[in-house]
Amino acid sequence: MSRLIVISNRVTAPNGSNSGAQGGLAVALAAALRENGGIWFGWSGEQTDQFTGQISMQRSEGVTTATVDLEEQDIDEYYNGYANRTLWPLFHYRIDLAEYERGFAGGYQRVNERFAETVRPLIEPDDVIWVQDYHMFPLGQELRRRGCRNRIGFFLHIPWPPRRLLSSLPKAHELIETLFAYDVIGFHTQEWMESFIDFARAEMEAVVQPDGVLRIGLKSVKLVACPIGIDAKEFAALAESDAARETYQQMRTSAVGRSLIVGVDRLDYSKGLEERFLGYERFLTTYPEQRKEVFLLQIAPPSRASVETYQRIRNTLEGLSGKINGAHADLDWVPLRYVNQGYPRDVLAGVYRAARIGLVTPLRDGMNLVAKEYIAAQDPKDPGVLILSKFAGAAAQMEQALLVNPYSAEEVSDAICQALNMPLGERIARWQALKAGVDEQDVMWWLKKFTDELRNVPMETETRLPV
Ligand code: GDG
Repeated sequence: MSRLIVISNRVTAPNGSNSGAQGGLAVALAAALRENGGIWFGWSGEQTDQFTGQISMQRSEGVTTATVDLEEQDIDEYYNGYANRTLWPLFHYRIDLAEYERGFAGGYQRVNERFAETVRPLIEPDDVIWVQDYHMFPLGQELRRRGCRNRIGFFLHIPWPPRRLLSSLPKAHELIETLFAYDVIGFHTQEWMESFIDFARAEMEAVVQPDGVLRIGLKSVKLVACPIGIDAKEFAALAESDAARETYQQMRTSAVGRSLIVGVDRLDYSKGLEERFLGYERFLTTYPEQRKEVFLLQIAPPSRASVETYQRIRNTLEGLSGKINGAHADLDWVPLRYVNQGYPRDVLAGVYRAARIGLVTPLRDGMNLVAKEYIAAQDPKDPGVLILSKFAGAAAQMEQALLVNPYSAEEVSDAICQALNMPLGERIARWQALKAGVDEQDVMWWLKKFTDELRNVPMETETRLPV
């Protein structure tokens, strides 16, 4: 089997079952790299005075990683700028938060060229290349420009926005056209894929062939809807680990007979935390007889703290959680525990298992792995209930969850009430159906589905001509 070259903004080297926030994805990519050989290339996360393109190669647990440092200006314009202040909000339907600065676009292009230049010498003719996510749209084109004829695939981990929103991005057309340098593009859902097709058809006169190939002029690209999963077995085992059991006991003791509702999210406006808090508050006021039977634990480790919109959401949530607790808490009860720190994965697994309700209500999310982790961690004899936003990619696969509109405080409030009062038989039936899906379409299934598509692309296509 040919080697795999994975290229992503950050490289998460595997170091056991508690590896960083990317968890299952890191584990799965590492497994594929171990099996087929290959390299995982990306930014080290470190800053340097001047970009030199010097690669730091490391080998750990059978996986080779290659990383480069970036200059301060690169980090500002490419990472904090175009990736996280322009594309992230726009692709999550938040044009009100998207910032369009030419400097950001220039920095993004420059860093993609730098990545291509740096990784190019590491690529051998038979390697299969897999580029990850919105930080790297133009990378495939830059590799083609440097004579790379290999199979190159791209996977988008976030939603694809509606055409009318995307049209607000200066030079959207040019950016999207760079995607036609890839052989295969993967999306989490049919909806995101169709949205991409809609843009390409309407704005770029692309034609869809019956085999799922999208063509503009001589260039073509195969599109696949390929939902990412988690390492379900590993996560279920984590939920049975000593650390998880200890956490479970701790949570149960501190709950003193009350039902725990849990939310776990990076502190990001796309995750709908403000709306979630308001929905929960609505529950407290709408169902006063039940309010002291519950408490909400929201774990929200800060992310992208140097971007202003993230500082703003943090301030908003601090104010709102204080307000909710101020208005509703009693001598023996605090309705909302809002925690701004991360925990090891086995501790998280114990928290999920102790929770009667998993509250996952993003306003827009490519997939959402927390929903799947929550299901994997449950006790089969007494499972909790998943409340899931219908705007998360995961909703397309998880129909047996209580699906809600996260913007509606009433819907969130009613779903909490329904979950709390759900009979055991119904809880088990819903959970079994959800668990079967999480087990079957796990992260290895995702990885194989995408890489099989990529490896099956014929070697001789016009797309590989330099552009
Ligand atoms: C992007 C897309 C898509 C969270 N807190 C802690 C912690 N986490 C872990 C969770 C989960 C992961 O972080 C978050 O995954 P999500 O899928 O919810 O979200 P994004 O980070 O936004 O990821 C998303 C994903 O890519 C994959 O394609 O699903 O839609 O936005 O695994 O458990 N992990 C640890 N401590 C924490 O406190 N260890």
